[in-house]
Formats: sequence, C-alpha cells, structure tokens
Amino acid sequence: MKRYFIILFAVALLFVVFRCKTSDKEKKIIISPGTLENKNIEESNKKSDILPDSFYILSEDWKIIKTVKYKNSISTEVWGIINGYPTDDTIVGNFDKDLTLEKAWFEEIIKKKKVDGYVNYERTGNSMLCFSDKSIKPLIFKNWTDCKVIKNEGDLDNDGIDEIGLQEPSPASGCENYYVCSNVANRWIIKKSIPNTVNMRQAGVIMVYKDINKKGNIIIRIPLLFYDDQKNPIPNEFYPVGCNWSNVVELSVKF
Ligand SMILES: [Ca+2]
Ligand SMILES: [Ca+2]
Repeated sequence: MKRYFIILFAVALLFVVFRCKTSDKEKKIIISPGTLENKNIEESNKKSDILPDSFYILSEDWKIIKTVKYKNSISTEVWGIINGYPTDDTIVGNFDKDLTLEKAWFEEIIKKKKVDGYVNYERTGNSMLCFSDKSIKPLIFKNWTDCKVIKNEGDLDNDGIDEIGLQEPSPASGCENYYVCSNVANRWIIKKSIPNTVNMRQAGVIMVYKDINKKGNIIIRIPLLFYDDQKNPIPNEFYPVGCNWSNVVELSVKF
C-alpha cells in the first residue's frame, strides 16, 4: 500500500513539473512583433532589384522621415496582400486574460440547411475571427469573405492581451483597410482602422507598431490621401495622391 502511494506521488510530481515547463515555454512564446520595425522589408535597397518607384514617409510637420523605394509591378498580387506580412491561415497568441496561448483564424460563415432530407451548405457573405478557446466569442465581419493577412501584432496597449491585425481586400479599388482588433472588457472589437494604398502594400510598409516614446500610443502609417490636415497645410510637392500611389504620413495616436 505504501509503495502504491509513493508511485502515485511520483507520477503527480512529474505531471506538475511537466505542466510548469509547458507553461514557462508558453509564456516565452508570447512575443510582440508589432513593436519591431522590419527595415529590410521597408527599404529594399539591394542593387540587383529594379526599383522604378518610390514614396516618402512623412512626419506630421512634413519632414521626410524615410524615402521608400519599391518594386512597382502590376503582376504582383495587390489586393489583400502586404509584402512581407504573414500569410499563414492561423496565428498563435494570448488572446484573453489567461497566460496560455490560443490559436486564431479567419473563417467564412457557412450556414448548414436541410432541404428535402439533404444537407445544403449556404454562403452568408459574412465571416468571423475565431479562437481555439471557445470561451472567446468570435468577432463577426459583415460583407467580407476573404482574408489573406492575419497577424499577431503583439500587446500594443500593455493589457497582457495580444492585438490582431487583419487586412481587408478590396478588389474594386486600390484603397484597402487594415483592422487592428483588440479584446476590450472580454469582447473582441475593431479598435483601429488603418487605410492603405497599393504602393504601401507593395513596399511592405509596417502599418502599425507600439509607440515606445508615448505611453498608450501606437504609431500608424496612413496614405496622405486620407489625411485631414486642417491646421498645418500639406505642401504641394507631396501631391498628387491616389489609391494606387500616395505618400504616407506617420502619426502617433492614442490606442
Ligand atoms: Ca490565453
Ligand atoms: Ca493588448
């Protein structure tokens, strides 16, 4: 009997050690890719590249922060794709208040219908952001069925929960939106919508990252096309702009 208890105790101990190790490992995997600037993608200056086009990333007071050279190719996929961004269907991160990792993915909502005893599957035209932990409610996106870019942005607001970025394709226009989604009070919402143009996506401009100099803020890049500049007029030299090509303004905004 005593031996039986010793064996039971040893097994329990092994289980605890294994669990701790797993959770340590899990904690280490939680990263913040959104805080890093990928300079290799943004400024492709390899001599062998053909770089027929360029644009500026500007500060709010119209100083040129960066000249971005990029390959302007119409054969490249430009809808819903951001050069250098992840293209995996599924991401991993901490998407709720606990310290374990979940998976998240984008999925079209399909309705199952029984017609004359047969099962029919009907497209709804809507989609959702789903989580492997079923206690996290999916986030519904209306009139959107396809998503090629889903990214763990890291914890942008320091609440311990990773943010998720999703690029909405818009084949009707070169202008698209990058949505930054966040878990707020146990509910997933679109917290920031960042417009972008074809040249930004072809050049692989990083759309959003944490502002390490201003607590509670993020840096976003938006096309000059969408910038409402009432106080400080934009100099003429940075125009014209459009959905295929625009200079870009970098802003620090509250998140
Ligand atoms: Ca979690
Ligand atoms: Ca967060």
